[in-house]
Amino acid sequence: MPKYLVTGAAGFIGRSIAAALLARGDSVRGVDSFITGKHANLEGLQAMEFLEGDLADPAVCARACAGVDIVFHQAALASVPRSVADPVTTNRMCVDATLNVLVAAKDAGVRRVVYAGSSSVYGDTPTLPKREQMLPHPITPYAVAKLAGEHYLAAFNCVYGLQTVTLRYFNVFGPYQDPTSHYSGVLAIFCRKMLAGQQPTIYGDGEQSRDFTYIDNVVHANLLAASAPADKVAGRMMNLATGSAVTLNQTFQILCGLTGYQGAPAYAEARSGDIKHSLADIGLARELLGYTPSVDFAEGLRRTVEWYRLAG
Ligand code: UD2
Repeated sequence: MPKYLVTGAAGFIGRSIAAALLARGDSVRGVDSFITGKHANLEGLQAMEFLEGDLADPAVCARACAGVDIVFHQAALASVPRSVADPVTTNRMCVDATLNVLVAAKDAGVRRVVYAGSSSVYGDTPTLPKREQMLPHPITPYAVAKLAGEHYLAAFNCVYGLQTVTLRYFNVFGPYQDPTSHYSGVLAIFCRKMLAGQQPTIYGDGEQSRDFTYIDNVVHANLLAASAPADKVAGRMMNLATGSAVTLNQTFQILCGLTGYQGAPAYAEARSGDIKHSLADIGLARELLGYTPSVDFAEGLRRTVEWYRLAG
């Protein structure tokens, strides 16, 4: 029986966690609906038991959780603008799916669920860096849905004793992130376009900033969250980031150097629901997990560009 379940295993973050578990010899089950996950992301993960299905269906969740000890719940419809365009689907794929996973995990006797939270729950409040004790202030359907998931985790810890840990991801990037959708993460889009000599578009004035977090740091923190003592982490939520921010304009300049792109970006109207500045305090993850980011932004971006260059 697999010890670990990764939901969203054909997605960027899920496949990266699954690969790390397999590399250390663990048995893993993955589940994905392929609504946004990609078959190509499963390459190299043949040792993983794979289940195709939608977590909005409780029967899929029950099959996925059977016999599992720890769940990494990464499946979601990850995009702010997509949630603005279609809040009902975001709710189904983030809130309904998370609740179904938690019910199935409880019923199957799963010990711990580690959940992919989002920095978007802090909203557009001016105080930086973002600390966990700040009141959440979601301003988009996506942020509301990710926050609802967090609250469900904490409640399941309280009333059913399921060990739950939320990691609030801050703009994760790296190899395998899908660059092809209008709803993709900005760095994936920019890498692909600029390597192909195409002009990227910056929404707004480009002075918005993000605490971009390289995927290896996220994988590492998930493994720590799975093994940390329950008395430290069960029912808890913490930021997962690098603790430094760059603007999109700065990022564009760095990418010009890495990709060889010459020319200016296009500028377009700011996106609805966009947050101006996002920067994390990572002290709590440091304290509870012993987490420190091992790959900084510059090195992560260099590795990411190389990966997209080779991936074509
Ligand atoms: C939010 C969350 C992030 C994660 C993500 C999931 C915040 C601060 N961050 O990311 O943690 O949950 O949602 O999707 O809420 N942009 C351009 N050109 C493009 C694409 C994007 O300028 O072609 C801009 C966009 O307007 C934004 C920035 O780049 O200002 C980052 O956008 P994103 O979609 O990569 O991620 P974001 O910050 O909405």
